[in-house]
Amino acid sequence: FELESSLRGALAADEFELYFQPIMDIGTRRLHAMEVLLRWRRGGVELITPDQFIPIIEENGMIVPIGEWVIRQACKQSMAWQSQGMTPVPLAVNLSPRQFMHRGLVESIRGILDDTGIDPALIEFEITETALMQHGEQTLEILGHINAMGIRLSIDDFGTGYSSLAYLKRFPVKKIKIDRAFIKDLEESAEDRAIVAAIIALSDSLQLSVVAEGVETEAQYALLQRHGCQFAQGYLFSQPVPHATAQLLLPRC
Ligand code: G
Ligand code: G
Ligand code: G
Ligand code: MN
Ligand code: NA
Repeated sequence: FELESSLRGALAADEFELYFQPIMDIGTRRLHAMEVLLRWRRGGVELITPDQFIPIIEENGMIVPIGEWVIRQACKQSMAWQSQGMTPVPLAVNLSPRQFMHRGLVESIRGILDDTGIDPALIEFEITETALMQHGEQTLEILGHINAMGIRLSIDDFGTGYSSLAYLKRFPVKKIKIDRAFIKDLEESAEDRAIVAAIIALSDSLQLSVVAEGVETEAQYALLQRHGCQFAQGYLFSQPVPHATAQLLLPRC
């Protein structure tokens, strides 16, 4: 309750910040994209991670304005980096189910693209597999609109839900993010290696890109490379970092 009441004024008090985590190209070991991760600087001091407040704001509906702020801020950050002479990489923003059920989502995204002038190819949305499965037809329609704007979509936490890649192919999705639960024991578990190899193989045949999440060791990286995984994200490369640190990773034009 205490958290909930201080959350109420947090947006107006400008207490939210974006952090960025690199997504690397496995073949070249270069930066491919960055995932945008929200942080709450409560009272301007204490840094609070999303697992402590996202469930609260999803429940009370504040995810809608806060989520819109995240998308707008990510677009503004990308444009600021570009105007400072940096070569932009796509920024991947998480969207929760509650944001999908809000009818104004598509319009608000359109407004943000217009206001900031960002190239839509520089924004991606991550939607969890479970969220997609919950609201089949309505979600399909909304994703169709977003896709038509030129924004790419990826499936987050893949492998934790009950869908199949064949079913996901109905959605205008370009990228699969393998949940870190399958990466954690990759070296020890022949079963996890088989699952990961199968996801990569089927994604290839469906022409979907694959990101392995939670990559923490060189051994995991080497295994993923051997299995033909294209992209990797995890503490091996970097934790999520604030914008001033993230921009040091961007190449200059
Ligand atoms: O780094 P980490 O603790 O930052 O993120 C935890 C989870 O919080 C992520 O898996 C993600 O699903 C969720 N999350 C982080 N930032 C956002 C955001 O801006 N919007 C939404 N909807 N979820 C987010
Ligand atoms: O949206 P998603 O649930 O994928 O959010 C990514 C979450 O995973 C964030 O909380 C981020 O801090 C966390 N994370 C990113 N890389 C690693 C990693 O290598 N190991 C672990 N344990 N967590 C990670
Ligand atoms: O560039 P060099 O090969 O010296 O890289 C040293 C380490 O830094 C390697 O382990 C590599 O994984 C990591 N690394 C290389 N390029 C990048 C990058 O652009 N961003 C981040 N975060 N890590 C990188
Ligand atoms: Mn994510
Ligand atoms: Na994930």
